[in-house]
Amino acid sequence: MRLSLRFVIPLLVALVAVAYVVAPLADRLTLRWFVRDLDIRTQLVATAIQEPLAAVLTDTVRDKVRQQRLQSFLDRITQDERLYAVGYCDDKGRYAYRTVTLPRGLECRPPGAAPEAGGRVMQYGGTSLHVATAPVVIDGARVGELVIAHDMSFVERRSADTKKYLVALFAALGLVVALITVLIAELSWRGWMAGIKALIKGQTFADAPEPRAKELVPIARDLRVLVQELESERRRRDEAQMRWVPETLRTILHEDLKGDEILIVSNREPYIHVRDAEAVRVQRPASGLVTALEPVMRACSGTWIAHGAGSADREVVDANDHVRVPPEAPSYQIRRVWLSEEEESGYYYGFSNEGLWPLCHIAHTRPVFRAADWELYRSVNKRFADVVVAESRTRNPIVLVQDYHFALLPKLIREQLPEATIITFWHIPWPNPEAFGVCPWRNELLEGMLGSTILGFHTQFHCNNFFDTVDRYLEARVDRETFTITHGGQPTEVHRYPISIEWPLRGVSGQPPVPDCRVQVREELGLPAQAKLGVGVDRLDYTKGILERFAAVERFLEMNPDWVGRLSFLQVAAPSRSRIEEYQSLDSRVREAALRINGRFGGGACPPITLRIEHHDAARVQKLYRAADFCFVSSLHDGMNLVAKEFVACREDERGVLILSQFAGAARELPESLVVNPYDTEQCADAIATALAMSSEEQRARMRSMRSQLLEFNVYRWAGRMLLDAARVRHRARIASGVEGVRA
Ligand code: GDG
Repeated sequence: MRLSLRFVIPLLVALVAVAYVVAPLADRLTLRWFVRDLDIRTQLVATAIQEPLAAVLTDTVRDKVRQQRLQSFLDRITQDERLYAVGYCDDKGRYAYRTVTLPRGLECRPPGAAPEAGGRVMQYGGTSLHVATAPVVIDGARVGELVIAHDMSFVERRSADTKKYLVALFAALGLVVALITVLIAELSWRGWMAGIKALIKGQTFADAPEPRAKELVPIARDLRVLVQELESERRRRDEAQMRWVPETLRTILHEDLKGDEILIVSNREPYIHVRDAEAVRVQRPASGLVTALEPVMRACSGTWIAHGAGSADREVVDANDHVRVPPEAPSYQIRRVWLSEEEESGYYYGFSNEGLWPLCHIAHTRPVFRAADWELYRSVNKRFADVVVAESRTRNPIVLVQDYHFALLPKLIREQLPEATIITFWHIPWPNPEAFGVCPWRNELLEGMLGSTILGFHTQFHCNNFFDTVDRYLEARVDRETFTITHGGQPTEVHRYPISIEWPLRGVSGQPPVPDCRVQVREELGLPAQAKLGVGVDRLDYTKGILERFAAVERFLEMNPDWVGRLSFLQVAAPSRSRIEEYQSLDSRVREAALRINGRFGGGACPPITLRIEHHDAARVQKLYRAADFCFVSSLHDGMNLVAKEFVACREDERGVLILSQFAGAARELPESLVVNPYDTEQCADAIATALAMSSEEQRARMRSMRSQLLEFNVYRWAGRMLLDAARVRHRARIASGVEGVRA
């Protein structure tokens, strides 16, 4: 199609040019030339007949004879094939003689009229005539005027011939041009397309497949820089100017993603159905992830694929394992995936939580890798990939893959849905290459993750570790300038997306005022009204540094015995992964430590440690944050840590001090906290002392700064930035395929 167009267009252009430009121009020019020729010819004829005519006019014969002679003389002249008619006007301005062919209406000019500069063209009986006059002079006196008319039909004949030649010439020219165009275009098209597509995709010119258009070399760099600048400028501008609320996510979905299909995959489901004594209840797990992604789901009516783990989950699904949620106003669906005991044990407890979790957290707990767990991890990932494919209604959905339970999923989805946009978010840290290298299946995990279109971590440090790890173990091109890893021809962008909390935090506005929370919580815990309260809220996990925190409290009391009986540290520890031995052992070690410290400094109404190993509801957790004088987050290693952010969000009174581990991602965003090394017991004890002594002005200044950070960078921005990046990648892909489409 395009080939024939390239051929026909130059031809058409040539013909149109002949018809509308060249032919009329040629007509005008030839006419002008011929008129000028005929002017000269008229003068020649007039000069040539001057003498014989004078002889006839001055002959002293009778008038009648002279008339006859004049007639035969002029009739002879008109024998010439081009001379159409002749007339002779006497000195009174009347025809003394005219051949019969002289047009009727053509009158003699008045006797005294000035000589004409040239002839004129007139139509007579369907013939074009050139009519000109020439004076007849005898002995220097003007005695009359000759009117000479030439037949111009020969001009039309010649003009028609000229046009014929011109059309033939231009058609031949057009044909040659068309052939050359087709040839050159065919040769250069591939190079241009390869070059332009590479530039749009953000690759360098050298990355473009052969053949490459040499003409692109000088502009390639400029073009790429321009595209990148425009994009980042647009993103910066958009991102900074947006007010990040759930509505913003809806707008992005409709405007930037044009309502594209969205699927989320996570291990934990956003709603769990459980059966208690008399009825089925719905539980909403307290999770930042659900908070962030639920508005996306509500807006796009997508599908959330997750392990159905609730005791009543099977009772409420339809024949396709779907259940519509949220229960109060259903707007999207959960697709539940059922796992056997064995699968859950190998994939979730085994490989994910005994292998990958300690592998990625530098908390000095050895990862356990069992081949049987790995097999189940692989097969469960495959099951989820098949479900993603079965659930997707389009061939290019956006799939948001959550966390370390699904490292293999991106590649498995990519194999079946090559056009999908897969965004994988890794919620936990990424270790350095040496640490990661101990995993026997490290390459399979990396290759699986590199099936993603975009891969996200909380911090740039984790992104850099990932780049280093891929660089060390895979044959891949790692481009730290464009944050892109290309493996097996598939590019994956790796970016930092620090997760956050919703702002304002749901439920806080319904809480009692802070002074009331202080009083009520102290009463409930049986503490003296004036007691200072520190708080820690965690899943009971060895990465959270609960034992290190207790050690700091112990050391603080050792150093500051006057605080004994006046300070209590409340630790809320939600039971977690309690099937795993390491977690069971942590449970007993934490209990023992609390007992020991309380034995050493306790006895009164204000024990140093108040330990609650049980799940608290979200409102209760918020009330504890509000009642506390300080919150202690001492993670040994943590992707982000949302507890730190929640504590800040609960303190609209701008009081309270946050002590925060430098090994939690949150420390990058909240430097106004008291940042500590949890392994440094002395430093942590000092931080407790600093917190207890901090003036209310300083507390306010620090808290205000942290709150403004969270107001600006909330969880909607976390999700929104990923969606905007997905939109950008899809937009680029569409342009690239559009360039392809133009060619097809
Ligand atoms: C992973 C990464 C990253 C805790 N106990 C109770 C309770 N919680 C809530 C907290 C908070 C959440 O659980 C814990 O979030 P964290 O961020 O602290 O930690 P992980 O669970 O390890 O999460 C972490 C996170 O993913 C998000 O990407 O920040 O680094 O390890 O919301 O409030 N909530 C209730 N009762 C409890 O007893 N209701």
